[in-house]
Amino acid sequence: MDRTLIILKPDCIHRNLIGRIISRFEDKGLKIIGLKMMVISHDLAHEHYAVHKGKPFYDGLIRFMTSGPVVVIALEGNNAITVSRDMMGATFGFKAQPGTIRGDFGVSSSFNLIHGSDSPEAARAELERFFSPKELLEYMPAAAGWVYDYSSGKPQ
Ligand code: 3AN
Repeated sequence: MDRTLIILKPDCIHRNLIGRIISRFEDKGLKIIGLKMMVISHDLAHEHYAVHKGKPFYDGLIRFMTSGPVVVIALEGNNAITVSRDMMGATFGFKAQPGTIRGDFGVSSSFNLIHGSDSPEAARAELERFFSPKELLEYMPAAAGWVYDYSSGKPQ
């Protein structure tokens, strides 16, 4: 099972899309193992977007991501990193395919609603950045046996 970090960005919160976007991950069968609302500090934003430092959109991105509350979510599931990236769609809403989160809810090239870790290494670092170990919860959802086939002993 993979774990990944999702951030519902300030535009998502201001546009009242939190519930609808979280529902998509729940509907897919990905398990929420951590969830909280927070305001990202400048230091945390700089750390999180360090790879983009120096790019033309960097300052605007930091301003946007620290401008208001976000919702951070830790998801767990079979191929959770790629599954949730596919559900998010292409970076810019105007390019993202209909049916994806960015494709269905946005048209902007700056306000793109959601972040998702893009590799296992990034997911590990980002989950550690946003959640303490105690905030990631181990539990078996009641429907788990119908989301996965456990007949071999392992979820398939
Ligand atoms: P993604 O979030 O799809 O993985 P990345 O990692 O290329 O996209 O970019 C990280 C974030 O930087 C994006 N979510 C987006 O908010 C912002 N970003 C990337 N490219 C641009 C750009 N050309 N103009 C404005 N913002 C951008």
